Amino acid sequence: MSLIFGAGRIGYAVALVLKSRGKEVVVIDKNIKALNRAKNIGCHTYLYDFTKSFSLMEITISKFKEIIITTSNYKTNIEALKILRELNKEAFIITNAPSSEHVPGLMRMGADFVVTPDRSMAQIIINQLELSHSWRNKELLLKVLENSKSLAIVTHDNPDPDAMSSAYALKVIAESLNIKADIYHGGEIGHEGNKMMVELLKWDFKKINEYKKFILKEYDKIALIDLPNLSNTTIFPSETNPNIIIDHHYTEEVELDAEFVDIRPKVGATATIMTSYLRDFEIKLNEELATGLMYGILVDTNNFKRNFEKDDMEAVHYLKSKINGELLNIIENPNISSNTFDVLSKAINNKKIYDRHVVSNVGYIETKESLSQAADLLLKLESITVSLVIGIIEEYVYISARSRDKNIDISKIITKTFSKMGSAGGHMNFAAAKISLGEFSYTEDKDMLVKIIGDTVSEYYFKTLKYNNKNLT
Ligand SMILES: [Mn+2]
Repeated sequence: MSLIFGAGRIGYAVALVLKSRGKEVVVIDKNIKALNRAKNIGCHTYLYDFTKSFSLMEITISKFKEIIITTSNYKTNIEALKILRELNKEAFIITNAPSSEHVPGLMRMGADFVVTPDRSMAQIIINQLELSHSWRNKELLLKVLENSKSLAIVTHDNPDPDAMSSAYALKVIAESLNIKADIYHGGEIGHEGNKMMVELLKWDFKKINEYKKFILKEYDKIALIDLPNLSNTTIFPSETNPNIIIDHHYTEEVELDAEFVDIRPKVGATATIMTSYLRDFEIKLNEELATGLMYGILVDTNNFKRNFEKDDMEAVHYLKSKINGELLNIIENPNISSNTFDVLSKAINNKKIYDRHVVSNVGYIETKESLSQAADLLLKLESITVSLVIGIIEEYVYISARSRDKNIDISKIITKTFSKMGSAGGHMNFAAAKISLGEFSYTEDKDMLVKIIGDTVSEYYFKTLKYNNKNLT
């Protein structure tokens, strides 16, 4: 419940807003006409001249949590404030004052906040400036896009959730202006979660190879999104200038001379910047895009544990009611794909244990990543310190190895064994190799091939290991 002193212009305006927000409002004034106006909008009113007789017995001043003194008369306000503070130590008291020089006096008397015309005016101007800054950006972006028919959006080679959702937001903005927009990346969308995100959100990303990057030149405009450094992309042609750059990384490449540059290094995610554009373009967000942007912000700010700004919070607040919570939950906790699941179960079924080593041949598979996940899983077996998983994709044999044995530098063993047959490398604890099957890939008896490959790889591996061990002892 709020108590307002003075039913004049300011008092009435405040009462009107509070009433519209469903609050109970009590208004005191000596002017019956002004008081009736307040009464008509549903306020409780009391006819008192609170400067002369302070017979406020009828009202329990101490029960109010907010008290607002609205007259512009400094003396009146001082008198009211004095008595109010005595009767109510807890309430938040806001008082009006003719100018800033009165502020210290009123604060000393117990006011919590003093409103003055000069300060209010300054605040309105600042607010408006901030608003217009964002509107100005929108207008400038619109100007660049407006007369084009097509837009290519380029992200880094291995786009993360922030880059993906931001690129998609720009695509949606462009499409709202009847511009054909496509998103390109050079590398892979790695990480099970990122892939699932694209799949679940039904987003279309186009992967192009370096030698096909001329495709980009067929577009009227090119935008670089969440791309701090051109070396993060292999597909952006160095001889072209981008038309649009939107990013939150600090960059020294601003001299790239784009028509439109919006780089906000303090902001936690590009998705935050893109959310503000979607808002300013008044685009109705679908669930998928809102969820993607929210995830982008959460990842880049590490769930608001890393650098973030007020803007990031505002974006999240804006997106909150528009997201699909269930979808966000799935993206945040990706399940294992049925493909990977098959490989893992094969790895467990086919495993052969030799002392502290486990070797598993999973045969023909679809993706490389499942191999390393299988190797990780097998390493968890009790008393096992090295795992080796072998699989075939098309005409190549892939080997993924893990070690937690301090005496076995798995990278050395794998490189020594397989580098002459193909490519191999890694670190102390993990390694991988790739060997071409050559003519053998045409073998009709695939089961036989799988068996021979598995046995051979395993044999070679243990040979190197024994040789190494002999040399050690
Ligand atoms: Mn980012």
